[in-house]
Amino acid sequence: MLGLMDRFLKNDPASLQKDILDHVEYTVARSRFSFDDFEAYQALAHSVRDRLIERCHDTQIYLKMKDPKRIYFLSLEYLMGRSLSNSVINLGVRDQYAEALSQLGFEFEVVAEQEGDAALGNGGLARLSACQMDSLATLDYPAWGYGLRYQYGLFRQVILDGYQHEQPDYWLNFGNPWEIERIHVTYPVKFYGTVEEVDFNGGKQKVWVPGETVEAVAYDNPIPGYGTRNTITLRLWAAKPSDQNNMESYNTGDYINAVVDRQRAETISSVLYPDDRSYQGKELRLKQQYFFVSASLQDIIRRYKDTHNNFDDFPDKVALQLNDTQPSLVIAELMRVLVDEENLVWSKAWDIVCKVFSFTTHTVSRDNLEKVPVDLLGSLLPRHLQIIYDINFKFIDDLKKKIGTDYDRLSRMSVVEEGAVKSIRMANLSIVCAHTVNGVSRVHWELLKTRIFKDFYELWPHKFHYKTNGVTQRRWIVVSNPNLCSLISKWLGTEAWIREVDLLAGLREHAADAELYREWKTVRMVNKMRLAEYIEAMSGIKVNVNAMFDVQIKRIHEYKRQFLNILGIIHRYDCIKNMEKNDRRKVVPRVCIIGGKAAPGYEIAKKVIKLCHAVASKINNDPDVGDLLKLVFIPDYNVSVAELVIPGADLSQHISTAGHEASGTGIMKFLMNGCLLLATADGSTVEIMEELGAENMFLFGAKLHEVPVLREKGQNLKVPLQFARVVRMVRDGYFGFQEHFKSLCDSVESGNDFYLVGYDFESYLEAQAAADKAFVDEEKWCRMSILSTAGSARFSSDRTMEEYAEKTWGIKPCRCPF
Ligand code: 26Y
Repeated sequence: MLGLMDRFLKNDPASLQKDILDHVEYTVARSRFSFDDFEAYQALAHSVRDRLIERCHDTQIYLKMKDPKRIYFLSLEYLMGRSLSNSVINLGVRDQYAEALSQLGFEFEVVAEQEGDAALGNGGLARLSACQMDSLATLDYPAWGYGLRYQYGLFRQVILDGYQHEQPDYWLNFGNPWEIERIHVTYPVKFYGTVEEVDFNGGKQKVWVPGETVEAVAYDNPIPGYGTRNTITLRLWAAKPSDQNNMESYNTGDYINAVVDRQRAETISSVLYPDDRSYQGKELRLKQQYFFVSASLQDIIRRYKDTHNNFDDFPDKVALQLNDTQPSLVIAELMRVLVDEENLVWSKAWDIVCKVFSFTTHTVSRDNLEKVPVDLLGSLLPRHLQIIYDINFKFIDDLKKKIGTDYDRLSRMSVVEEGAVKSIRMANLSIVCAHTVNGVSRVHWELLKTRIFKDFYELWPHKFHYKTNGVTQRRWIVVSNPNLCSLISKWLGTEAWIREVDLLAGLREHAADAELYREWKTVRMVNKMRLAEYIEAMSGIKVNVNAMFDVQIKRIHEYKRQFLNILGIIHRYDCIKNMEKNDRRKVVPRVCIIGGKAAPGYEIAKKVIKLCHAVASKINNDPDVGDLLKLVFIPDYNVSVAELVIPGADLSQHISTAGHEASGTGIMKFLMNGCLLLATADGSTVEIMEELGAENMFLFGAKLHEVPVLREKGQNLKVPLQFARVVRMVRDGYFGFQEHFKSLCDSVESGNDFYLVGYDFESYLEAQAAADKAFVDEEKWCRMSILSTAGSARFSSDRTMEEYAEKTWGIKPCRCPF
């Protein structure tokens, strides 16, 4: 009989080495005497996976015993990136694995590089979900993540002649050791059909008679916490054909068609929609949403029913978090299950539903809110449409009692939008039913209250809150910047900050220490050299590591104003060209780095990418410029690229027009890594400024309240001469492709310049000049850099998750003691 501790896998290098070799031989099926880096990665990953599975089991056993209230995080997108380094660090076995590998003749970093990214999401919202999962696990919260297992993740960006092309990301090609297929955890998900009325208990009851059934299969992705045994699960659903669709007797032709038909079921989870924001009311997208929601809810209810035989305690045991509106059909689904299947009366069911949901919105613009055409919903999910109508009918009825017959307001607040295309407003549905509506920064909350959801705020002020976003220091310092991580631990005298992030503030005490400066600069230089190597390998461009590395990496959007950045670079180039040779020595050398994907159908964004390449090819080949200025576009920006670029950045740009970035989380990763920020007072930047002091950043641009006033001015808005000049250079074909860039230039012409690129240009250049000046003063720069890291604690997702747990979900940590 094994003792309790013998049950666990051993983590000394000798045991790990045997383990890796066993996996080489029996899992990867290669000879233990001959395997390459990729096979070493596969074996290593499986060895780590064994340890994750062990911890997952222990966590679930303990949670089952304790039966605490659980949080279920529902999100259609997760940008997890790579798992290997993160997992071994969180499990506390990185060094042991590195030693085991080294004895086998492999290098951990090289092996880790073999892993591809899991990119099941688009941008901010999706990476935030990934950071939050890491924090939930680390803080021992009883949490589950739910999502979809897309076969094709976010497209790969390939640049040909400076133009973006999209290639499918068939990421499961080489297998995925980080998931556990649960062939027995499956649920039927139904679509189409009709609603019929049947007699029930002396009255009438509505019954949905669906037309198609698809099977959802669970794939569990373990999420290990740091410094704890707790390992939570991100459960992703894949669609499989169901045997409930009748497979009776066929002739050959029918048989073949029937099999092909079954395969169609799998398309539901096949591809991630690559649009960062817009919603086009496509049937497949709606199918994905419902598929995800229905499977997750069946799973959640099954777990609840393991320990309960009625729904009275449901709100005390279950918190459901809606990550934006994509999962909000779950509201109608829970009503349907409670009323139609569990036979609760409507009012009782509604009472439960209103206690379990919280909703977080990641949008600032009303135009981007999701609407589902009624025709589409009615055909795919006829019963759900009825339920949504019923919810709305009761809501509007109550509302009339409160606000009378202000029909404009009633129609604005209605869940149903009457119009050319009658639609369901998913955000309104979510707000009506959620007990809490969270914004993602303080400024975002102000916008929710005064603009986007003003009507609802006035009705239910108590529902509206904000939880400023955060990112996990585990991935964004410990994994991606190991040298900085060691340095921080050395100066704080402890590694405890990796779990207790507030300790980072302790660096402030050393902000004037010359020895720290020296070590800090060395670490930063090593990171810059690593980045320079990558740039050269990828683009052939040699960059000067003593130049300021100025980075803007994020999805390409007009509101994020990569165009402003490029126009600024053109201005810098123009100035260098027009200088006396002698004066050029005074120029602070820069390497400008831009990276990001444009949604495939977003024409203007794609032109920005082309412009970046056109300008780069001019500048980088101009002998007058030499090392003073380089422009590099980093293709296929993703989580792993971010892990490489962020630690090597001196300055990073977050320059959205005020009022357009709900929060921004990239900025927090740069902040943690001691990169200085050039930013507008938008989203979370305002709170970062309060934490750091405006003197430790380079701020510029129109303020939130000025933006609408400036827009009013339209054509009468004054724009600086330099701006007109650089736009003209692009317009006149100085960088070629004159015709192609016309619409881009038109978009910032006065009267047309919605994002105020022209208006903000002057103060942008001033902020850039201030950055140049600060960079020359190495001590000052280094102090600001240290203060940035020291001031980043508040922007950890640990803090965000604690706030959610306490104030929104009402859950408590539940730490596995064995
Ligand atoms: C149309 C609807 C279905 C929809 C589709 C995508 C709604 C929202 C989104 C994605 C939004 C998004 O990524 N927003 C970003 O969220 C980040 C995390 O909160 C913020 O930091 C960032 O400012 C915001 O743009």
